[in-house]
Amino acid sequence: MPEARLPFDQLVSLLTSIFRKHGTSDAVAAVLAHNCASAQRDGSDSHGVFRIPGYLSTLASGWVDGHARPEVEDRAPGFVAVDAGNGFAQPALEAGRELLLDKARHNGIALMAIRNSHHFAALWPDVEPFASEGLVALAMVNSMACVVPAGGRKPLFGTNPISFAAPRAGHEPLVFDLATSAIAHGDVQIAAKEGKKLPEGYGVDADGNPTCDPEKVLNGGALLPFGGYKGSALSMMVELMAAALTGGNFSFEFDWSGHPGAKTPWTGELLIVIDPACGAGSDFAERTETLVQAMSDAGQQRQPGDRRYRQRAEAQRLGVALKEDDLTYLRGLVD
Ligand code: NDP
Ligand code: PYC
Repeated sequence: MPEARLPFDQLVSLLTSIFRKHGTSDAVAAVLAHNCASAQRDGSDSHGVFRIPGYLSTLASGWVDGHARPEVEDRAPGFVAVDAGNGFAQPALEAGRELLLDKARHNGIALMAIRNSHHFAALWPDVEPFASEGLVALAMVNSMACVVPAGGRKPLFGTNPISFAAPRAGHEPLVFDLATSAIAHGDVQIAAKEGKKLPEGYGVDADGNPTCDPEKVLNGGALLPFGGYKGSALSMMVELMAAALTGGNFSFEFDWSGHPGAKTPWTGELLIVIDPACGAGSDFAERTETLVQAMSDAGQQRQPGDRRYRQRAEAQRLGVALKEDDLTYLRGLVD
């Protein structure tokens, strides 16, 4: 597929116009456009412009409120709650961000519990900016029932990603962002679109039998957690932290069948932000670097986040990479 290149700012501006035209407020459009363009820029392929049709069909279905105004609640010295108002999680995070930062700096730790929210994106953009400001951040979000718990037969958990970011001396923050399923649902959709098989041990068909066929996973089948009962336990934790603790829905609790076209999970998100200066000392970022060097000396040459930062640097030089067809599609949405 021929590749196009677009400067990051132009992609943000194009996506902002698309969101605005298809049912969001200016404020929501700006946040979602920046998030989606950042994922595309960094090569987070399952959560870049690939997600635009899903955003738009969801907005058209009335399942999500593109004009929602998040309500920030100061619950306790270390606890910020945000009711996203059936809107997207990222504008909710933006709305509570300053209060969360104040509390984390003041107390050494603070959390943000977002509920009544839709998260359809990569999770790393929610944590990386905190680490860029010298803080440690951990985020988790639950999604829609499409993962069978270990030993079970019925989809119950979401693909439930966890993302962590820590400042690293002399480098971009050290960040990982991973689904607790063997593969993200978005990557199963991409495999199906490209006619590719899944590796063994990733999914089951509608009868609960192992399958490598992404179509069978998507049509009545399900995914498995990564690492058997260990990934399953992490996914369980995400359900509790992102839904039970925040007041959001578990992945199995919402019913979107009355909104054909709805794709965005209606759940919750939890963020925990820590000021490492309150810990062993002010050299946390140097300690991160020491650990990274030790991992490298031990033979781990590629750290989580390295690929994204490489693609980001390339996009800064050449523009963000997009398939020609995708760019034509995007431009057609605002003509
Ligand atoms: P990957 O398996 O592609 O990557 C997981 C992490 O491991 C990344 O931080 C990645 O770094 C790192 N990594 C990958 N390969 C290596 C390696 N060989 N050595 C060291 N580190 C490595 O991600 P997933 O498929 O699990 O998730 C993809 C995206 O889907 C995530 O952004 C996630 O947030 C999103 N998602 C969103 C959901 C939602 O509900 N909103 C639900 C589920 C997933 P790098 O980034 O540099 O490649
Ligand atoms: O890729 O698993 C996924 C996903 C679920 C919700 C948004 N992305």
